[in-house]
Amino acid sequence: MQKAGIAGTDVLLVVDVHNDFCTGGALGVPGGEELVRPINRLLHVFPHSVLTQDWHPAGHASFASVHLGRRPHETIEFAYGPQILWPDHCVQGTVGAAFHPDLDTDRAELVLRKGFHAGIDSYSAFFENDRATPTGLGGYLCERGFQRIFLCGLATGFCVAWSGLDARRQGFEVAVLIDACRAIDLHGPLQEAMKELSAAGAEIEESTALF
Ligand code: VGL
Ligand code: ZN
Repeated sequence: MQKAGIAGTDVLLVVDVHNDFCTGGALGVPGGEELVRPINRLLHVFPHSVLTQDWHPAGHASFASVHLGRRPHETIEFAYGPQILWPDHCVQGTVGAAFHPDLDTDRAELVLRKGFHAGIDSYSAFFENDRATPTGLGGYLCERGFQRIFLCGLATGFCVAWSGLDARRQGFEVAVLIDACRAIDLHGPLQEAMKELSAAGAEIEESTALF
């Protein structure tokens, strides 16, 4: 059922609701699985939705395990700039890379995979971390005539925030549904990202305002 206030040119972008980002997952985000219920409500209310999937090949360059002597959450210099290293996560075809089993994906119109280039990480759903390689999502959303993107999912300070910033750069209106997001326990990057989002003109809203 479509509600007043949500237009046909609005799209819900659900970021990375994977098993690996939920409790017990390889890169568990505190409370990640608590999002499934509110996001399912959003998926039911929005006429259009797109899901993203973090989709790394085994041995991906963002994994600390492939850098001798390095640990997760250390930052190292890549050709494209600083890169945080992560535990192995969301490896293509594994259970960890699958969506949470209770996420109601049926009505989503596109599943966009990112992070599949072995040497480049991809937080944003629009551009990889080299800030130059597009995922194609901008063209897709533009061609579909969408104007406003409502963001939710995991993790707030990384894939959600970077997607929101790129969406603003591409000229979309952006609303981050903050109660339908959860953050990795790295407060510096989270606070920085929230400041940047607001400065870029993204709205930070409660999803409950939509019901
Ligand atoms: C993410 C770190 C590494 C995310 C993905 O979805 O926010 N964070 N890969
Ligand atoms: Zn990743």
